[in-house]
Amino acid sequence: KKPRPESSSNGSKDQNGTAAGAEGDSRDKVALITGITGQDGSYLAEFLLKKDYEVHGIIRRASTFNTTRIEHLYADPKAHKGGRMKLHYGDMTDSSSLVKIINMVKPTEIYNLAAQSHVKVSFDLSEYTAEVDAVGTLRILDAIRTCGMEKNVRFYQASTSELYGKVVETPQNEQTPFYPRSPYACAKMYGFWIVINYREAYNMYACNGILFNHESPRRGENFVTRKITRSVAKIYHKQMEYFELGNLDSKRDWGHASDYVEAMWMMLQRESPSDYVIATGETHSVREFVEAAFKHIDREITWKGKGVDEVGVESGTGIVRVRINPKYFRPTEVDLLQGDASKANRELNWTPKVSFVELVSDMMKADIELMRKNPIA
Ligand code: NDP
Ligand code: GDR
Repeated sequence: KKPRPESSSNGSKDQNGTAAGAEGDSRDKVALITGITGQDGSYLAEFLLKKDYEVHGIIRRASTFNTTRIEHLYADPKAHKGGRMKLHYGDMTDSSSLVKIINMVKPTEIYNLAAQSHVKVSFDLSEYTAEVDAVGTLRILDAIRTCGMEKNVRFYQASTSELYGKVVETPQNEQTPFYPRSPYACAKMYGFWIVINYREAYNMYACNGILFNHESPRRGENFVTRKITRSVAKIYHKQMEYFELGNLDSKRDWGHASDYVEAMWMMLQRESPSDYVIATGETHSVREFVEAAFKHIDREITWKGKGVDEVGVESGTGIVRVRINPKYFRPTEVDLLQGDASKANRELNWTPKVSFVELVSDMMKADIELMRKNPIA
C-alpha cells in the first residue's frame, strides 16, 4: 500500500484542525518534517517514531509516487494505524499550504529538510533552487509566525557544508567563513542567515545544522557515492562493464545519514538554540570512494592517463571500469571539505558511529542485493 497524504484521504480529525495521533496522547512530541520522502526525511521519521513522536510529513504532488523511502513506515501498523505518521500535500513554493499544515498539525518541532538538493542541477535550475531552498525557508518561518507559533515551535534548518565552498581553512568549524560556490550553496546561505535573523528578531528557537555529506543505501541515485555503489554492484553482477564520473579529485567528509538525523534531533533538545557542524572529521577523494567500493567486491582499481583521458582499470583483467565524462564537471567546484564537529561533541554529546569503510560496505551490500533482485533497477 502506498502512503497517501491526509488531504487526499480526508482524514477527518486533521480536517477539523484537531491533532492527528493516538487518542489521549499528550501533544508534547509532534514533529513536522518537510522533505520526508528524501534520504534524511525517511531516516528522521523512523528515528522520531521510535522516540514516540507523532510524525507529520509534507509531500509534494508528483506524477509518480515518490514515497518509496517511507513505505515501510506506512506499512508498519504501529506507525500507520495508530495514527502516528501522517502525510500532507504541500510545497515549499506555496505559502498557503505551509500555513494550513502548520495550523492544522500544531507541531512542537519542525525539521526543514525539503530542498532542490543537487549541486550540479542547481546550475541549470538556479531560480527554482533559490525559490525552494532560500525563499522556501523564509516561507516556512513566516508560516510559523502567521500561525502565532513562534514561541511554541522548535525549528531545524538543513544547512550544509557547501556553504564553505572555496577552501579558506580546514577543518571547517562554526567560525570558518563561508564562500558558496553554486546557486545551491548561495540559496542555502540565505536560508542559514534568515534562520539566525528570525532567531534574533523574534526570539525563536531555531537552529542550523551545518551537515557535511552523509550517505546511505537510500541516497539519491545521482549523488556520487550512490552512483558508484550502484555501478560497482552492476559490474559485480556482470550487468555493466564500466561507468562514467566527473571530478575524481574532490574530497568530501562522508558520514552515514542514520547518525546525522540523530544530531538534528539533539539540536532541538537543548535549553537554547545554536548552530552546529556535524561531520566525521575524515576526508576522502571520489577516487578513494571508487577504490573502496571495488575493494568491497575484492577487485583492485588502478588509474591510468590524465585529465579527461584518465581511466580506472581493473587490475589483473585490464578492463576499463571507470571513464571520465566532462559533462559531470561543475562550472565551479568545491575541492575539499573536512569538518570539525567538536562543538556538537561537547554540547550535544554527538559522535559519528559509522566509519568510512562501514559506510561503503553498507551501501555496497544493499546495492548488490538490489541488483541481484532487480537487474534493471
Ligand atoms: P533529498 O534530495 O534526498 O530530499 C529532498 C527532499 O525535499 C525530498 O523529500 C523532496 O521531495 C523534497 N522537496 C524538494 N523540492 C520540494 C518542494 N518544492 N516542496 C516540498 N518538498 C520538496 O535530500 P537529503 O535527504 O539528502 O537532504 C535533506 C536536506 O539536507 C536537504 O535540504 C539538503 O539540501 C540538506 N543537506 C543534505 C546533505 C547530505 O549530504 N545529504 C548535507 C547537508 C545538507 P521529492 O521526494 O518529491 O523529490
Ligand atoms: P555534493 O555531492 O555536491 O557534495 O552535495 P555529490 O555526491 O553530488 O558530489 C560530490 C563530489 O563528487 C564529484 N563527482 C560527481 N558528482 C556527481 N553527483 N556525479 C558524478 O558523476 C560525479 N563525478 C564526480 C562532484 O563534482 C563533487 O565534487 C551533496 C548534496 O547532498 C548537497 O545537498 C549537500 O548540501 C552536500 O552534499 C553537503
